Amino acid sequence: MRAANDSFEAIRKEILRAGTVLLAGHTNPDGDAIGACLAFAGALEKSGRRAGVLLEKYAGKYGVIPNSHLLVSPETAEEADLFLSLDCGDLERLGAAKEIFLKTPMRINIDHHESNTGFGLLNYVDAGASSTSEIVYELIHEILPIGTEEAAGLYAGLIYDTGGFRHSSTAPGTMQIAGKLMECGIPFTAIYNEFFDARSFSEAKILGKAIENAELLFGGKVICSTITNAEIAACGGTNKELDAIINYLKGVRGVEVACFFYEKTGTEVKGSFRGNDGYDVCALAQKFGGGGHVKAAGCTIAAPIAKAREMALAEVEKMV
Ligand SMILES: [Mn+2]
Repeated sequence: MRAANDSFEAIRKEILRAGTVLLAGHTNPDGDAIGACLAFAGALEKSGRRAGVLLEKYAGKYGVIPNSHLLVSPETAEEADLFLSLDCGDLERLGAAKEIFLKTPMRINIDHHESNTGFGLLNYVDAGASSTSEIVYELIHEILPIGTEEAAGLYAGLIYDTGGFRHSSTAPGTMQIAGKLMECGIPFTAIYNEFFDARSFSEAKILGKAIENAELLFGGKVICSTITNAEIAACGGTNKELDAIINYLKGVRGVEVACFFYEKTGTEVKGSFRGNDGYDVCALAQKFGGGGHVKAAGCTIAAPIAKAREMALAEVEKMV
């Protein structure tokens, strides 16, 4: 059981006392981790403090989040008196920033993952918050300046973790904070488009190929598609551009379970599954050594793609 949260008051006191602050989010950072770190660091900089952000190299779409001039590397990071870990569930998820975190005299952990281990000297974890960016807004908006850049970063975190205000984590308070951030004149349309709509041409072509290959099975309850490395190459892309496919398939009306398979290597196939209420695709993935969530899971199957599809569909048939 994690210890109780420290108060905003205690955490704010440490923030205001610090002269140099380092911040970091989790490895393979997402929109919330990047948005929260760069916004918080920007507000610290605007208040006259020195701030540096440690984040792994991130995808191009996150370039829409301002304040990237504050990014530093573990080699160039200066010694700080305060380290803020944001959106990071445990120490290991800090990656290369972990050693620096442990060397810093004051260490604060701010997060919204239920599994957070409470690894800071001060901790604030709210699993009910939509995003770490939402917590950061609540924490700093009365004590640090939030300009357009910082508002854009926090807004990016909010929309990323709520899937554009869709997921059940979206609360009235989330929308109220989004409204406050919007008042700062942020480019909210550009942020949304970058996160949810924009894609490379090859990614669009691959999506088209995957839809063309899709079949309805078992009375329309199951949709299944596969794509081979040769097909991906013919679209001019790579197998890093397949994220949008499974949800697109799952969107077909009447479908209870969606399955998508692609060739990870010549001998390994990656399977992704999505299920409606009442269909445990995590249990399905576990039959092949994978896992995930009840409604979204995946696995790797060591077989040629046609065989892997056949093996997985035999298990799916038992479910429906
Ligand atoms: Mn998050």
